[in-house]
Amino acid sequence: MTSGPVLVPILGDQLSHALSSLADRDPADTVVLMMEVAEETTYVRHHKAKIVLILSAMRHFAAELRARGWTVDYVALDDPASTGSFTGELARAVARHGARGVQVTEPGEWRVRQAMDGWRDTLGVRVRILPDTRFLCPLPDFFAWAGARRELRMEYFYRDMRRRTGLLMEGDKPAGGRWNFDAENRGAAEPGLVPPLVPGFEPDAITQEVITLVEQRCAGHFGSLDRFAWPVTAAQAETALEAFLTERLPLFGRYQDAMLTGQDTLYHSLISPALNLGLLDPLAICRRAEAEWLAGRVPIEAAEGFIRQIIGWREYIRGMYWLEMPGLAEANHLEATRPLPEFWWTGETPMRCLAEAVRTTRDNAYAHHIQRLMVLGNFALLAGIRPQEVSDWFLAVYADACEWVELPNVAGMALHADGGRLASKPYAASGAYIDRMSDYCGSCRYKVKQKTGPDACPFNALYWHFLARNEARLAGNARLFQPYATWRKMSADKQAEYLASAEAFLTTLEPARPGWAR
Ligand code: FAD
Ligand code: DLZ
Ligand code: SF4
Repeated sequence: MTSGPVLVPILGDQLSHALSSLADRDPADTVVLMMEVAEETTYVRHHKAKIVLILSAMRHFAAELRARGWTVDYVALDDPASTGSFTGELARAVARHGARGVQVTEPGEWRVRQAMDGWRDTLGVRVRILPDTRFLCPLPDFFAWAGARRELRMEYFYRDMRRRTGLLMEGDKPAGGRWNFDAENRGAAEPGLVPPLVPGFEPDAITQEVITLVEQRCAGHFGSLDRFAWPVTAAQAETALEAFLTERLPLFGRYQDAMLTGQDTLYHSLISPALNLGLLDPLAICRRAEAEWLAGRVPIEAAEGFIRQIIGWREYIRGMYWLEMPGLAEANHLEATRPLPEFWWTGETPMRCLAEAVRTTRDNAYAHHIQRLMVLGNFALLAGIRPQEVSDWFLAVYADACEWVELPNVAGMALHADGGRLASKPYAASGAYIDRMSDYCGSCRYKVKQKTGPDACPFNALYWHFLARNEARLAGNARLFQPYATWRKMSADKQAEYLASAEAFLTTLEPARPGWAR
């Protein structure tokens, strides 16, 4: 048994000073280990901006830790001695420091958890894996909640989280008399709407250095670095949050589902990358949003809608990930087998809504929720694209993509690949929905009101094709009663026309070249 220090590995999405692995450690007897490793940058070929964000945020965080008195051993991506993996680098560091033990906060990904569990056998020192206390609902509590229910609906979980946190509560009653103000939200975007500018952060010397490194090592990865402006420190994330709370939160709810050409951010918060890396604290954010409502500066529907996303959806999704893994990664309830189309990477499609979604993804490593769910996700669902290819794409391209949040959203919410464990019905929609919520259709080569034929919006025929081919699996779903009733009332000729139109469109889809994602 050696008498060296305890090693505390801190991963790229664990950049919080309040991390559980640091809480009981004495800096005099601890070495923090941070590892930039090739395996993490390439197990899916992440968007260049996502890699820059994570590596730059890691380097800034290491500097903050040192300023607070911690000893940090930092392995850079281009270290010639690097083994390229967490496990290899940890083994080297244990030997280098003669460490007597390892203490680490549990990771956000099943794959890494498996590796960590293996450390206990391979490292030859004591390994303590601690819960990630940055989430508001401990996993055992989520499992207990889920175990007691037949249907795992977010809305009921959310009410428990409101009670647990006391957010927007008046005694034991919801503030404003209702738990959910969604009926007041979800307005379409009016043409000419000009949302406030989102603050951007000029790359400093550290970020510039990482940009050069990523341009060299990841030249073939998807995405542009031209507009890189994400916050890379907690202080910058705080500036970005403050701008959201004062300038965009008041209209957050109203325009939550809206989409406008060239308006990539609308009234969204853009906090997910900083939040998922640990630069922001979820409860503190929600208390700030609540305070804006209490001060009369934002309406209840905006504050409630925003808080629901964080203590409701975000926590529920994380619980569902750990509840459903490892099966969720392979789930394919609808037996979708079509390959991902090449245009998901190039953006080259005459479908205006999809071209816009891919463009903002490439330019910003960001698309807002409705673009992800009702444009990209809806298309993948209707076209029957294999969930694992869709998931790889989503994991690679978004700055906020960590598997614990990406996979349940893709496989569960968007693709119904989990058979409805997460969402009670598939989010399937025809072109009319996109037309109502956006200004895309007016400038699209396809005609949204046309139902079939080469000029018709492809979503229209794909919608019926999806319902028809999944009838055996979905017709019993009470929430799909109406669409199936409409389908059955159609003449056989009309049905055949829809199916032929969808088939003709599907044959035009060119599969993605290998190597984009993996
Ligand atoms: P806002 O619209 O301002 O919402 C505020 C916050 O609420 C977000 O930052 C996020 O933390 C939380 N939130 C909202 N919706 C969800 C949700 N469904 N699940 C979890 N948290 C939510 N979110 C990720 O953080 N990473 C992902 O990889 C990711 N992949 C997604 C894939 C698909 C197919 C879909 C439909 C959704 C995905 N989401 C993901 C959820 C959501 O789209 C993003 O959190 C959101 O777009 C981030 O932008 P924002 O910070 O401006 O969010
Ligand atoms: C996503 C990512 C990337 C691109 N690079 C690193 C890295 O070099 N070092 C690191 O510690 N983390 C990185 N990450 C984030 C990890 O993939 C993430 O911490 C694990 O998947 C666990 O959630
Ligand atoms: Fe998208 Fe159809 Fe509208 Fe074109 S017409 S933008 S494909 S919904």
